[in-house]
Amino acid sequence: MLWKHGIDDGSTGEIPHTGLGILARSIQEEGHEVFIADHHFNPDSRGTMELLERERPALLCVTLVSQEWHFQEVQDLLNIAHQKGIEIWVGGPHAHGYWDILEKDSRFSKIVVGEADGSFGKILNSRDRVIHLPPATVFQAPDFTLMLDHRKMITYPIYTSRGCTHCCSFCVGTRTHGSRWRARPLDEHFWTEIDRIEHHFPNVNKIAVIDDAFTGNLEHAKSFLQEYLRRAYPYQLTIFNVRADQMDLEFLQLVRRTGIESLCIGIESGDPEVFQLVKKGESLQTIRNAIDMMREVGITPWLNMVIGLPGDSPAHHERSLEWVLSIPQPRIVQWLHFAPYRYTWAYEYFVKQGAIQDGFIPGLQSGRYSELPESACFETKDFSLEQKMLAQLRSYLSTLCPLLILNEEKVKKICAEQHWETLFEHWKNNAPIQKFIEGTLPSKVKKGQLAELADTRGQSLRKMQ
Ligand code: B12
Repeated sequence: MLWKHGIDDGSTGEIPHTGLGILARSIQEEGHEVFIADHHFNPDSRGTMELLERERPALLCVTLVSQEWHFQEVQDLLNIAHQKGIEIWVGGPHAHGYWDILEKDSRFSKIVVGEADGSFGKILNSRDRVIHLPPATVFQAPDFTLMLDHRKMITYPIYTSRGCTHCCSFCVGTRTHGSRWRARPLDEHFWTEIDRIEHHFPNVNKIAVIDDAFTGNLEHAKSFLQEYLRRAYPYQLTIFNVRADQMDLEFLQLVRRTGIESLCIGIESGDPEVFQLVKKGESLQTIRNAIDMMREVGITPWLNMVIGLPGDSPAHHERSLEWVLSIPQPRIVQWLHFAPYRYTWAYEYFVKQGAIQDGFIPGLQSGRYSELPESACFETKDFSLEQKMLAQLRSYLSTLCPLLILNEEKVKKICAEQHWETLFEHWKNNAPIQKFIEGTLPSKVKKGQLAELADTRGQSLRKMQ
């Protein structure tokens, strides 16, 4: 049994876990029976204890993002599986960062660090308890037909490459997938994976390109887009990670031709000092140029910003916000609190500063749109929890984010306390709230991302519709 608990956040119900799909294929190819219970993909199907009881698996393979470690349900399940004598292996991003701590946990019989494509047999036969796998030389396609409720899938994740040559100070991606960018061959096998979607997953209407650095080789990315267009697939594409310094006009025109309306780029901070400590290996000017290029072809830039990175403070954040506000509309801006992951430069920075202790595991910052503004998971001498929360609210209000409507009463209350009434009114009068309620909200409720809201605040929002 391959298991992911998942977290209730804005990505719930969205995408199944590629790593487990790959591991499942590798297990089946070795001649074993396997199934995946991915509760991030399908939160309706929780009830893992019953599943464990019913299926009585010989092996439980758990994948974890660090936040999941804190969930009582995760710990309960691990305890029960262990008590029942079920062998437990753990892998995924959390294992990469915390393997030496997990090694001391007697519940796990194997702690796997690295890519497991085609490696199930190797792991099974290894005498080591902690297994460090080298970056995979063969890329496997995930087999999602082995996942419970797979016919419910609406977004299919595809990858065209692994790894990233950059070493941003906050990112664990290079630890997970290596600092060498590796192309996945865009051969017959690759296109067959997409061709089969229609047959196995009839509800899919979107494909998400989940590469760490989709444009790590621009020609490879363009080849993918050209062939995707030539094959005239009916799925709306969405692309997760592109760098501003790895794009050109031809690439953006191809992106636009697929029907993509907005493209995410990581800026993290618009403050020059904080930006420098992110060590992105590009300049704010390069990012600005890329944004201009996107606008030229009619793509709305989606700017990913982070609050609380090394060197950040309320004053630095204010400069970051000013930088974002200098970019003309239309733009979409996401303001997330920084969560430090072990074995990154930024994590060490805050350990040295005494803000966190080595071994710190970031807890879940609500991640739910209906709870914005949210609390950060740690504070520093320069940026308290309260200041971070206020920085997030101020930023979302100033950049006219309609999501705040989901928590309007709280937002209004904080604005009154901070004497931000004018800012609140400006947001209320100018944010695209109606468009959000009519266009985006229903699909979020359907995916389970706003489950609570559907029961409570949803009623009053429905009245507004
Ligand atoms: C796509 C993606 C998403 C997607 C889809 C995620 C999903 N379905 O689970 C979305 C947008 C929904 C998402 C959400 C989040 N993500 Co995310 N995401 C990624 C991204 C870019 C790629 C993941 C991926 O599919 N990789 C490709 C597959 C092939 O690799 P893999 O999953 O690691 O699996 C391989 C190995 O790790 C191993 N393996 C994995 N599990 C196991 C288990 C066993 C037993 C074994 C033997 C092997 C094994 O074998 C697999 C095959 O080779 C990574 C960045 C990265 N480089 O990993 C971040 C990343 C995984 N995400 C991260 C985070 C923090 C989140 C969120 C918590 C964000 C938030 N809300 O704050 C949520 C959590 C949602 C959840 N999954 O529960 C962090 C995790 C850091 C950490 N230490 O935990 C990463 C590493 C990014 C980062 N910050 O650096 N994410």
